[in-house]
Amino acid sequence: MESKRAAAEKAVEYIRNGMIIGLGTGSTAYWAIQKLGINIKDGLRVKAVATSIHTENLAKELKIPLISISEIEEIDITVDGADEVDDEWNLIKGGGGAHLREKIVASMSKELIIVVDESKKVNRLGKFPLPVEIVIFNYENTQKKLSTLGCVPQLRIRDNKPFLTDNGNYIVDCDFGSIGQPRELHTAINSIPGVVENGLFIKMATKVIIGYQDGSVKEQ
Ligand code: ABF
Repeated sequence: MESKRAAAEKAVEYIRNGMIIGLGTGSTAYWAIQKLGINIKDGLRVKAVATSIHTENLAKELKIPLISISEIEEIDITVDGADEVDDEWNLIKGGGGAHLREKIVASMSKELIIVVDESKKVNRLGKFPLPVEIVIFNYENTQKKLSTLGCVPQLRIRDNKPFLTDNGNYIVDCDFGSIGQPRELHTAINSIPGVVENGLFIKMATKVIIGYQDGSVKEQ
């Protein structure tokens, strides 16, 4: 917990008055949102967009002023977590099921600061099964198409039912093993009709902050 918190709080130091902020999802982004809430109480003036309904509710509780994403064209800084970060800052996201909105928000952000604990840093992506959001219509065949790309797809189940994203879609967790060519894989997956978005974030991060157990951080 201390490692996640340390990384998240470091990222919040980059947030200045007047900025529009993207709020990530997950247990690391949680600490950034908490700290932002404290800074706003102390007088910081920002507006924020959320990457999930869960984060939106948390922001409301903390009285962080929210703005609709359709009212803006650009976000100054987004702070978000990840499931894996490789040496080139490519990411796997979506373990929390929010990667579609996270990618939309990231794509509008001048700065995408990724906050992780040391366990998320890998040389090559792929130990964490890649989350792929798919529409419910014909999902069985969409899964089969995904398997032709070399993975073992697993429909995500929660409470004995298929997990539903904030967008009303399913998630398939795809174990590709070690991913040698993430950019090519990203394109191939998103070319399958029925796929909405996959959890590979290729060269989107502009900064990675890694937190350690002793509370120290490393910025890259
Ligand atoms: C989001 O939360 C994700 O894209 C990723 O799946 C997850 C990371 O969660 P945590 O910070 O709880 O490990 O950022």
